[in-house]
Amino acid sequence: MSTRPAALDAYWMPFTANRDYKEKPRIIVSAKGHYYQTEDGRRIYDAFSGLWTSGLGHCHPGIVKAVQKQVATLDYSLGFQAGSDKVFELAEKVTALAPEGYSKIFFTNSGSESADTSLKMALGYHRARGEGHRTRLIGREKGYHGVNFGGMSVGGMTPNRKAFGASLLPCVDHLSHTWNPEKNGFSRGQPQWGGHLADDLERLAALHDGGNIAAVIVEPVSGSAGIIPPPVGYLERLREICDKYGILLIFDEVITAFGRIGEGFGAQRFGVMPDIINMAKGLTNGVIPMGAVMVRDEVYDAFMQGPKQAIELFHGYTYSGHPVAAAAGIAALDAYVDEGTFEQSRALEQHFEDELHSFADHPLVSDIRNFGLMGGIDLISRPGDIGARGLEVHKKCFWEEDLMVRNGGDILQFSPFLNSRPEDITMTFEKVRKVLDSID
Ligand code: PXG
Ligand code: PLP
Repeated sequence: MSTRPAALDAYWMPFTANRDYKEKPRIIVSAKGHYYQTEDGRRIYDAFSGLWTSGLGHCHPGIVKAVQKQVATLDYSLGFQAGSDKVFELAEKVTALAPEGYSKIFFTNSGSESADTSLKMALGYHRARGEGHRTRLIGREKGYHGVNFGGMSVGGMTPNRKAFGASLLPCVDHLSHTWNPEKNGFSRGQPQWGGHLADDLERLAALHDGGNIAAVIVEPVSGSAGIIPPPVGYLERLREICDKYGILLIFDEVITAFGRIGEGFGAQRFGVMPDIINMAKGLTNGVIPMGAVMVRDEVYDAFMQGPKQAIELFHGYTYSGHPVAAAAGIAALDAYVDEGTFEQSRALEQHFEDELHSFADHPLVSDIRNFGLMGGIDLISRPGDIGARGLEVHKKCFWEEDLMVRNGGDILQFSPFLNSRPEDITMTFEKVRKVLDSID
């Protein structure tokens, strides 16, 4: 049965060209493993593993079972002044996976909520320590921290900001981004050029007095902007400057956490320890919406003052620590450990990088970047028609090659399953090449 026109008409789709989509909708009705099934009965290989979410594959049996059991046991419990057994268990499991010193975790429902939560925590932390004048927040150009007002304000994606520019948070600055195709184009992994750009934080510290800055938030590897890995030495330098001025460093690991770059957390992969780590997506393998903010012990401890019966952080969502999401999270984390997912992911990196960079001499390609199992191919934009070529590739892959490829404008983004077979990655890029060779 196909979706009725009235149903198609009723739904205002997120981050989608609604009118274009509804002319010829791409509707998915089920999924299993590495494939989606469409309304017209085709199996589509998912080269984006959900939306960076589903590294273990779709409908993972362990997670499905855990969710089914939980929903029939405890569907919901309030999370304020009460909590389900499952959320405590998940908290212990996530923090056990983290590096030393991060023993406290707060739950949200998405990456956007995690961004806003982390910024509020940073402001609250300084206030609790008698430094309430530290109100300035620093993001980075091309950063993506979701779509809520806080995350959007520190974010640096122009199209996401421009319509709302007048209503963004005050007291926000942005570090410069690190992408420079003349200096670090076609880098494999971390670029050699650009580490010095972390010194931009010194510039902002000099401008505002470092003592007024509350936090710096960055993605260890920028995802939505088209996969921009940190130049060698960059994150280390940011950490040093934050330490020098007493600024909190927040890593937004909504994409990079849970094996996407070959470790539990990007912090571990880069050996740079932020004060706060945001996560979402892979936390439940995308099965139930859930996000989280994990902090170093000192951050939590700073809040634990005042009368014992007083709420320490005036923040929380109705669905914070939802028991069904928590059950999905527990099962996902068990699968990551039991199946050796992070090691599988790490082992695929070289093959993925080689396949991705085989497009370096393609006439439609202007840059390629990768880190871990994150990859981006920049297509040259059609004059006066930015994004058209990328969208055409997405659609042709879907209709002609039975392949789901994500495009962010003219950037093709790749997020293979963490447990892909090397031949799946080869097949993905063969199909993409066929499509690129067939368009102008
Ligand atoms: N932070 C980061 C680093 C993200 O990647 C968010 C926050 C927001 O999460 P929610 O769950 O509120 O969407 C994200 C989300 C893309 C793409 O095409 C990436 C995201 C969202 C939509 C598209 O790369 N990442
Ligand atoms: N708006 C209203 C009127 C509410 O009552 C609530 C929560 O109680 C919210 C928004 C926030 O919803 P949530 O906790 O799901 O983010």
